[in-house]
Amino acid sequence: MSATKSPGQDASAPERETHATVDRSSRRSDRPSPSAPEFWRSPLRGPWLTSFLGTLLIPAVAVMLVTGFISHWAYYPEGTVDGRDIPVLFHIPASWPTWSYAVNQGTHVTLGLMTLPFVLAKLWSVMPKLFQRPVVSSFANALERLSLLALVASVLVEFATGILNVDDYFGGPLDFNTLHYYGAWVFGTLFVLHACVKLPTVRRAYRTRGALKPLLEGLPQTAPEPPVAEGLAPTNPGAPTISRRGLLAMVGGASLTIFAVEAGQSIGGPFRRLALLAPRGRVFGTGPNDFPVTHTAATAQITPAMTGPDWRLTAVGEQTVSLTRDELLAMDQATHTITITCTEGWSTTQRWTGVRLADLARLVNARKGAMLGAWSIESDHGASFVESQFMDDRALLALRVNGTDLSPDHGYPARVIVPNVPGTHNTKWVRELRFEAG
Ligand SMILES: Nc1nc2c(c(=O)[nH]1)N[C@H]1C(S)=C(S)[C@@H](COP(=O)(O)O)O[C@H]1N2
Ligand SMILES: [Mo]
Repeated sequence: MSATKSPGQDASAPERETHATVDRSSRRSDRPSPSAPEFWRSPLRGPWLTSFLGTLLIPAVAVMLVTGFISHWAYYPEGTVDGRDIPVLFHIPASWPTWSYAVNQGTHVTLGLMTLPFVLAKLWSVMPKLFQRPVVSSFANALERLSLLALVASVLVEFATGILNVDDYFGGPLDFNTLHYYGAWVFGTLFVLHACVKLPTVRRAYRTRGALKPLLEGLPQTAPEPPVAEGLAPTNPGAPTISRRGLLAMVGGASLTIFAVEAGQSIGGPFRRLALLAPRGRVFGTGPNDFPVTHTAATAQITPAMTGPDWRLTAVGEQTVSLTRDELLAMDQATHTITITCTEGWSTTQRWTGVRLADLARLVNARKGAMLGAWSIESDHGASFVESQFMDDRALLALRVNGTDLSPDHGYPARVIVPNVPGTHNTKWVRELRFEAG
């Protein structure tokens, strides 16, 4: 590499440059490449740290899988997605306390975000493996490395899709539910497999080092683990700049910080103000309608003409009826405090008043075992409910909230409110309710 000579340099300068270049390049060739074990010098890396981080991830992943599947079943209680059958073991009954789905979803999203620093730390702890040469050493080794590649890829897909969904990114050709659901099967299966395969390594690490003993060591006592062939411990350790417990405290601190600036969106009330990181629920209404709006009437292209005196609710069962808003208001009204929980994590609890969906089902003579499809004026927006959901006493076609008419942003003239369903099913600006065979 030749240095550009700037004007005014004296004659000896190029020589000095040459020396400098030689020095630099010799230093460069001295430095091992990432595929050499000596490249990785952190004295903290080793079987104990990786085992400990992995152990912490087990309960977090277990809770995320369970809450994730419960959420998916709540989304598709009828057990079909685009004509395909999915196994639904359980869906949260509408009759359970109204915050049940909120607890499930708040846990899923909050714990997921809180787990990210631990996943990153775990990946950091095994980073040398990514550069290992030869890339594969045997058929068995090839299988193991491929499964690890899929494990890492799937965990990254789960976190990336989850976070993008919290940020309300999806809506294009990629479907969040499909990606996140099948990603969870791949990740969950490989995670369980990985935990089983690594169990002996983890046990050895805890037996030789003590499961918790390294946590008692401050910086002066922090020593590298003895290196073994193809192990994680460095062959050429540098001096520690942080203890293992310091590293874990840093990761845990990052996790708690995420909790502090995120959980408020799920817990609600005064805590919502603390939810600085929560991207949703930043648009509010006024007066009794002062609670979060994600999709406003304007973004949904709902015009006053669509929701004016010409608006009718069409309800279809064995009979079809068409009702004005005044006719709906003249029916028996029910008032219930019900939580809406967006799958993105945030929730809001309000007092809704309207016609029971069960009364509308009876009015149109809905068949036994029918499903309800609710359709919005907004094109393409709809949701379906199974009988136990729409026949629940608290399942409403809401016309009013907190003692006043729904605002345009909250779904005027009428919106569906059913307890313990994903928020997106609470269809706003309803035009049609179809009680049809499932
Ligand atoms: N027609 C229609 N209904 C809708 C939506 C929508 O975009 N259009 N958003 C849904 C979503 S994702 C949620 S979480 C709830 C509450 O959203 P909001 O805050 O926009 O009212 O309403 C649901 N009902
Ligand atoms: Mo939502």
